[in-house]
Amino acid sequence: MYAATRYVARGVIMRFLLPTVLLACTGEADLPGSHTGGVEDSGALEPEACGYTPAPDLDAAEGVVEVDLTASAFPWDPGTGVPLTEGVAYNESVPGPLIEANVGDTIVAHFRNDLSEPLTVHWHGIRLASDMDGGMQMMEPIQPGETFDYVFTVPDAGFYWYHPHLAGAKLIERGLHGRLLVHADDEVPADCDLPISLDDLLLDEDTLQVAPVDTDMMQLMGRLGNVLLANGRSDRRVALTAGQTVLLRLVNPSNARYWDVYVEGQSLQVVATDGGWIPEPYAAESVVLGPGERATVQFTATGSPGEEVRLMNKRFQLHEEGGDMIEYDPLGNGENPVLAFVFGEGSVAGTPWVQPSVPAMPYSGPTETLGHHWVLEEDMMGGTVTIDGEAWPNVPVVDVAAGVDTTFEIENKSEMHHPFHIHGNNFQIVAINGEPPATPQGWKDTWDIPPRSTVTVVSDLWNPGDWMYHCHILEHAEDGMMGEMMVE
Ligand SMILES: [Cu+2]
Repeated sequence: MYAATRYVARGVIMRFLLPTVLLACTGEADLPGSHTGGVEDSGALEPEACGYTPAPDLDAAEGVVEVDLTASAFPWDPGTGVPLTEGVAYNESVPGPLIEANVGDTIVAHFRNDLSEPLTVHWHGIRLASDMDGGMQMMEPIQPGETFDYVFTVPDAGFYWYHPHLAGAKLIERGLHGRLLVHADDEVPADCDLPISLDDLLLDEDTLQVAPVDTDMMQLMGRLGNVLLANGRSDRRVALTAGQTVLLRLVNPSNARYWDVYVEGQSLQVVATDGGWIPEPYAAESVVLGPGERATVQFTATGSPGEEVRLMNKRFQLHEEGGDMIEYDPLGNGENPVLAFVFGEGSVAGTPWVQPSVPAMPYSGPTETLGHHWVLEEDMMGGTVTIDGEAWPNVPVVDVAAGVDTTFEIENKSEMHHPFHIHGNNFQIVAINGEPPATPQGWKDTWDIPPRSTVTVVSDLWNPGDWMYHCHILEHAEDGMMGEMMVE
């Protein structure tokens, strides 16, 4: 029976995945479970209602959100019809449960490690106490079969995510990541509020299983996938009605892929970044998200009954112009569909979008206090990545004073982009190569450092603690592009 099921499933894949893999080299790749075919021939999923289902709150009290969170092996299906035998997940769901809270709530997450290796949970972007942050220097890893209660307050409305901070390159790729959504007090719900994890997966073309990291180059450049996933599947379709106000809350849990996304025929407005709602929303043709980054975009759905409009990903060039790594991406130079919106009958007068109010961003440029000037380097020949000439754990610790407006410069001397993530505090980008950024800014915890560029950021260092910082290309973090900052 099992074999027969597999055989049938495999037939579906032969029809839909193989064109993907074969066409990938030409830049005209289509995804498994193609969005372009009709329902009968594509085998695509039925359109889902737009929205999300939060994790059940086990505590009825106001102001406390209590959840169970178990990491275990879980053979999930990325949309190929073939479950990943090495798949892992939180609560047998990819992405893991969406934890929903209001600003100021206390989160209680009863974590259980049912995997065979030690784990921590890092709450990416949350300004919490550093002994709850899941960084490796501040807590003992949770051993297989053991439990730990993460308890922390969420001080900022925004869209966050969580993931392991040990063996992240392997485990996040295989499905171990989830979202944490913190609402502002004055948020007016959109008609369609859709959190989307934009992930990629590198599958072996023959087995459709997670491909091993079998080359030094893949380790050095970061692992780019050949299948694009929206919320863990390559074939999602979401129902829309013309006129609806749509909010897409985007997070990038990919190991190394920078996404550059837009929705066909829709006018996007960026309304939030990593640390929540921004003071000045702005129109954008597409939105770039490096690994670890989030952005929320809003649009009023425009389309006719039966029409499909797709969330598309454009190729982002990870290396500087003229670099010889252009062909490294298995998806090539083309644009690829990620998810399809399917318009139903009729239209509605949508709920008008109201931007939640937030204070203006405080900084107009660098402050007097320079906390540190970091230098990121990558030695292609030697196969190493470093910060300030060293690899974790030998990168010198940065010591800065809490509560002081402090400027940091990150200089990237390498030929490729690096997404720089600092735990525990929020930052405002004030300059890129000495020039003010081109778009209005919001709070960030992860941001791009372009090749041969210097990015200047400022933080009030509101949150004292012992914090990790690192490149969020997970292979780079594990190869040592990571350090520690003491804020005291
Ligand atoms: Cu990097």
